[in-house]
Order: sequence, then C-alpha cells, then structure tokens
Amino acid sequence: MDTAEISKAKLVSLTQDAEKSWDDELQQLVETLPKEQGWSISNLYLYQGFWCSALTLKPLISFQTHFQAFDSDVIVATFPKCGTTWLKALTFSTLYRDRFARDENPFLSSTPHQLVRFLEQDVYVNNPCPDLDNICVYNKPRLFSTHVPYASLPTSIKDSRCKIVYLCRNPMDMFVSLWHFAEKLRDESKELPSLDEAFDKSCRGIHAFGPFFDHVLGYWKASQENPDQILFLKYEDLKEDISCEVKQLAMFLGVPFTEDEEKQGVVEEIAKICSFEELKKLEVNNKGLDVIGIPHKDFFRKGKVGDWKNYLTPYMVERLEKLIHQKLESSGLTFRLSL
Ligand code: PAP
Repeated sequence: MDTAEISKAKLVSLTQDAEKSWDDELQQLVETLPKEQGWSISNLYLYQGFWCSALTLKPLISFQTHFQAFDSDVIVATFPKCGTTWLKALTFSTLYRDRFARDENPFLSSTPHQLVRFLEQDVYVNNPCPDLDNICVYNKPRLFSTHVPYASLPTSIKDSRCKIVYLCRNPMDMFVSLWHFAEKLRDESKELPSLDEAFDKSCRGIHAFGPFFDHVLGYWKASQENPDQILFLKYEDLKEDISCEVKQLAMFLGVPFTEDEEKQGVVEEIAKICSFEELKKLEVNNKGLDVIGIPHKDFFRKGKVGDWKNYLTPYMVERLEKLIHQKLESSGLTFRLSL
C-alpha cells in the first residue's frame, strides 16, 4: 500500500473506532444531531451550531469538559485550510526563540503539527484527561492549537487571560485548499461530492468546523471586544509583509523583538524558517502520517493567494462574492481575494 492508501485505511478504521467508543450518553446525543455526509471519510454532525466530524466529537467534548487554561497559555486558532501549519510554525518560533540554539532548529525533526498540537483532534483523542504539562514541547507558556469556534471553546479559556492568535483566509482560497485536501482523503466506497456539490455544501456552511463565516465572525467580534487577548490575522497580510506581521505577533505575545534582534535579522530568519518553501522541502514534512492518519505532506500544496482563479467558475465566484458581501456586511471585516 502507498502512503495515500495507508492514510485512508487508517482514517476509516479510526472513524469506526471513534463511533464504537461512544458511550450510551454520547450515542443518544448523536442521534438527536443533524447529520450530513462529510467531504471525505467521516460523517459530519451539527453540534452546538457547527459541523463536527464523527472522529472529533468525543475528544471535542473531553476538551470542552476538562481543559483548564492557564493565564499564560497561548492558543493558535484557525478555520481549517486557512494557514494553520504556517501560524503554528510562526508562533512556535517567535514564542520560543530563546529556547533552542539556531543549529538545533526543532522544525528539522518535527512537523509544525507535532510541535503545536491540536487539542480536539490530537491531545484529547486517546485520553479524556491528558497530562497537559507533558504534552507541550515547552511549558510556561504552553502552546496549543484548535479549530473549535470561539463560542464553543471551553469556558476556562474564555474566562482566563490566555492569548489566542487567530488566522483566517479568503473563503475562495480556503475552499480550493479544502477541496484538494478532501480529494486526497476520499473514501472511494462512498458516493462523493463533485467539485460543484462540495462548493454548494461549502456555501451552505457544511464543512468540518463550519459554517466558515460564523467561525471567522465569532473570532473577529471577540478580537474587537478583547484585542489584548485575541489577535486576528489574515493569510493574505502574512503573504504581503511577513516581517511586519511577525513583529506584531511577537508584540501581542509579550515577547517583542529587541533592537539587537532586529539588527541581527532574527525576524527575517523566523519568516524564512517558517516559509512554505522551506517547510515543504524538509524530509520530516514529507513522510509519515499525523495522529488522525493524514499524511504530513498533504499540509503543503501551493501556499498561494488567488489559486481559486484556477478552479472556480464565474458562477461560483459570483455566488461566493454575494455571500461574502451578505455575511460580512457591517462587520468591518474584509477579505482580499488577490494580492
Ligand atoms: P489545517 O488543515 O491544519 O487547517 P492548513 O495549514 O491551514 O492546515 O492547510 C494547508 C494550507 O496551508 C495549504 O494551502 P493550499 O492548499 O492553498 O496550498 C498549504 O499549502 C498552506 N501552507 C502550509 N504551510 C504554509 C506556509 N508555511 N506558508 C504558507 N502557506 C502554507
């Protein structure tokens, strides 16, 4: 079997195991939830107003129930395919830049997803009460990540003073990225959505952790109300001026770059280590599967702004433009569709 087949087999078996592990209480809850076929392997359930895959439901509830935030924690939050891997690498490198020597760069031996682990789809997958102090590469601050919408984050996060860095991306590139990702993980035994059908599902908000617009607006509003706790970034801005965004990130995290560091080019060095081109060529990012069976290499495709132009029809563009206008109207949030 090649990596893609091993990955699909692992995902199918993990999904089946996840469903078998539901106790009576969860089974009863699931039966009340609206259900849709997902884009690749796992079904989606509408839980607390967002679509959650069968694989994630149980660990998500453990995360919501048991996670105890520290004021010093940092959480990287994203909607899937909006630049999670990039933001994990940038936040890790910025926050911990004094903890490792330059020739011992952790990215050479671990993927960004291993260095900054997902709470609901990694840390809580095999254990409802994991020992969080032994899970992060470094402690104080601990660094985690999540795709969970703001409204459904554990109360302990919202009640604490921990910092959340959120990254979003224009919905056209997000859709194209998600489509390619789901394509690779397709379960051929099921009838799967075509590009048109997946686009229609996306516009109706039916994708893991969707609706997309509810997700971005949830974090957008929270960041407006609480700018010291939530930093709202955009993929397109990172692409346009990475040094400026990395400095803003460091400032927000309470670890601003010193003049000396700036003179020595530390900001540019971080930007380079975390760039798509550098990460994509590392061996560690080209072999093996993550905890839920996804090949590490599938997190690196093109890494561009505006790739949607190669895939969306004029009808799709018009529909999505109308949706963007309708959903974001009066929110103050805007997206750039190209640079
Ligand atoms: P997620 O599924 O964990 O949310 P995420 O990193 O958001 O992963 O999704 C991968 C996307 O980020 C891919 O976009 P694309 O399909 O449009 O190409 C991937 O190429 C892009 N990506 C990964 N690493 C980087 C990086 N260092 N810089 C810019 N884009 C990146």
